[in-house]
Amino acid sequence: MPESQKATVRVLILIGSESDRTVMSKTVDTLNELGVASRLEVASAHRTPERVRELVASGDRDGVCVYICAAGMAAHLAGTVAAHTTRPVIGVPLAGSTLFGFDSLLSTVQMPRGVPVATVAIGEHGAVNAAILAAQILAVGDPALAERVAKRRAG
Ligand code: RP5
Repeated sequence: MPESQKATVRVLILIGSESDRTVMSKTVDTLNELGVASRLEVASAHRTPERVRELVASGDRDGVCVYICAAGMAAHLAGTVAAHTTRPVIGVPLAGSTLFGFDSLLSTVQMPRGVPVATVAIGEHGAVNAAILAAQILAVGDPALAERVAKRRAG
């Protein structure tokens, strides 16, 4: 697709591993339903920290408004992204370990004061809610999107 026809990506979704893709496809689907342009990238806070930093730098430069970050186990992805941007960061803790996501919930939600991550529910419910929350943030300045979000939430 030519550069000029690409919709500006307003939500950048980062997942810690390819194994997180299935559940996070719910985020992509929900944003598509709401007409919000997004892109999903695999980048790990532990395995590819430099790639995370570069994706946030280019996201901020290219007009990303909200970051959604999903990871399991010692889930530091959302916190790492929040360290590199002042744009809103939503964290989705994922299950799959022997602790069923309780580990990733605490790793994502317990950010120190000054560097917030808005943390949603573990797994699929969180994946959908992250998309709706991102759309709600964007809808503050976009009445047509606000209407689509209201409709989605009603039914
Ligand atoms: C986290 O560890 C990922 O986000 C994933 O949820 C979990 C397991 O990763 P893989 O071993 O499947 O790559 O970093």
